Amino acid sequence: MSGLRKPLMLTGLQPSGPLMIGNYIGALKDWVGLQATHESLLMIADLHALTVPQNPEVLRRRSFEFVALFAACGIDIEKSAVFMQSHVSAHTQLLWVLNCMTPMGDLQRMTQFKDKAGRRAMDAQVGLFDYPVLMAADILLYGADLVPVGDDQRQHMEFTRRMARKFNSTYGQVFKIPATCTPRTGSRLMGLQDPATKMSKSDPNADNYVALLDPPEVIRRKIRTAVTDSGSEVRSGASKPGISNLLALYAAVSGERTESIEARYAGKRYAEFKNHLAERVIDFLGPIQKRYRSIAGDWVLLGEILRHGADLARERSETTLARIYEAIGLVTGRQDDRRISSPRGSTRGQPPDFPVPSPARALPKRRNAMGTEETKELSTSATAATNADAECLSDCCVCCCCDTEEECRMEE
Ligand code: AQP
Repeated sequence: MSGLRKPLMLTGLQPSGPLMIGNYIGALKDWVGLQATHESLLMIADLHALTVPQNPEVLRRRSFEFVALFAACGIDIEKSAVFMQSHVSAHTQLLWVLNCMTPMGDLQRMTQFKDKAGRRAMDAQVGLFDYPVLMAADILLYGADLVPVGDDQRQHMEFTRRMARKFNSTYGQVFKIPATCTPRTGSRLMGLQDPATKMSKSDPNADNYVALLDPPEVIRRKIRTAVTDSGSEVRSGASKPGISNLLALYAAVSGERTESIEARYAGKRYAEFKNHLAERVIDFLGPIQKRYRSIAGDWVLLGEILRHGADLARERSETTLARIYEAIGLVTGRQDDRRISSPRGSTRGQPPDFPVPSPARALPKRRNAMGTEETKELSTSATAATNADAECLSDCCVCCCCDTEEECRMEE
């Protein structure tokens, strides 16, 4: 070990549908490679998944399925922390702080919101509208050096950077400005039935994607029925979105270059190409599915992975959250923690500048409107009086409790 801290990567996947081959090629494969050079925080974004309706049982089962599939795809749980977003409360705590700084107009302009809400923006859930703010909170909490996201998340990353700069310029340097990392071009797979739209795990039509756990016969059927284009040549091109997409899938699972695949299938029929592609995909997913089966039933292991990941994520995120709370003027300290942080600038042994009731202190007298003396209550809300009293004993002429300089001196 060099002793040097590796750069930190933070990334996530929503359990909004079964993990599918597009997620592997566009995300998981890169994460596996990045483990060698980065400390990795891999989040299962279950709170983000709630932005569209979820069946509770399915969501819970799928969340565990994701953990097992991450491991089966090569995520090394010794090197990477895998955690559930909902297990780390700092995410939603920072979400609120950022919400209070986010103009509605910024969120209204987000392409993903417009796409998902469609024409019924006013009927869309607030969570969907607020999705980018939670994403910004996820990222900024960890000061990640690298945040691999798909190109459809580019706008959300820009928003995150803008929020970080805005916060820093208002409250001081707290956030690191994150860099984006988008997958290499060509790694975006499109729907099998609709090559004009991205292959998505939450697609209601399961024939549009190949799930990582699809059995061989299902994979064969999905690829056999995938939409192709007019003509018969197995060639990539703008006028052939269906075949181009299948060629991209072939290239991804075989590691071959598209040109050499095209050359091999020159003069051959679509059906033959599709049959071979299906077998390639089955061979590619076979080892992942085998590893998955050996891990999936081990609830102790899966629970342990999540516990370990959440501990690491909490440790890091709570430190950042405390700095954020302090910067914006909140009194920091957990409810179960007797220590309350002292305010900025105060040093050990000196009183903090938030109200502290002091029963031992003599209550000052003050004159009321009738000219008679009354005892001034030192309530916890009388912060100003507490601070002014302290000044009264030093060099002021007339403090807030006394009407004349002489009276003030007598108090002293
Ligand atoms: N079709 C795809 N091709 C390549 N990469 C893809 N990714 C998603 N679809 C493709 C990558 O997988 C990660 C998923 O991130 P996410 O779970 O936050 O959701 P997403 O980007 O919106 O992906 P999905 O699968 O389409 O989810 P739903 O259906 O819930 O919206 C990202 O890194 C993405 O690039």
